[in-house]
Amino acid sequence: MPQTKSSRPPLLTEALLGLACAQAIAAPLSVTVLDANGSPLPDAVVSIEVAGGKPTAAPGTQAEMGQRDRSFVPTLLVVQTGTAVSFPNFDTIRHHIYSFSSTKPFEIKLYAGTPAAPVVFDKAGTAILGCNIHDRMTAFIHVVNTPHFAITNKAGVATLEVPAGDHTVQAWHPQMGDKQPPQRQGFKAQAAGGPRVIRLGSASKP
Ligand SMILES: [Cu+2]
Repeated sequence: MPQTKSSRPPLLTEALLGLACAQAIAAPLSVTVLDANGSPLPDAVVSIEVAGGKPTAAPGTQAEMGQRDRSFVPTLLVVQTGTAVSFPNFDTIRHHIYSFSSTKPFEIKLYAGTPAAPVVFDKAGTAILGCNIHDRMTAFIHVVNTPHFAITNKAGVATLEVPAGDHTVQAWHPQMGDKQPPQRQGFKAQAAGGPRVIRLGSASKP
């Protein structure tokens, strides 16, 4: 799996902010993530920290990372900091899952069904998951300090709704692994004003 770093090209992210609305409420934001060659990048996580937003999820926020047919489902899960993630095993065989990532080291030893206690992801970052029994099983849990996030589609586009204001957009891709933080850039989401382009990526240019 794409856990390696160094030689990977940096991501370039470009956000097109359009569809201005008349009132200072939610503005649809379309973000296109491009790789270093300018090609659209599917399966990238785009998250937006809005001005004055709460970084931590409301108590009781839950998500699920299942195991089915000896695979994690989904292979990429995005959650807000503070989310409790459960790990139900839908297979008839047992799994033994773990993460060594500093964002959330944990282990759930050989089990069937749903483990009693979910794992709370209390720090932003990325956890790479594995299974001790099935080497090929791997997945990512990407944790962000905002409820505003989306994964890019085949065209490399993610669509989010955010209120007008000064925000920070972040982009991360599984190729960046669990050591590299998302690329970030501030931008102003305006209630009106037409299309707008935001470009990220200078931080890690070779
Ligand atoms: Cu397994």
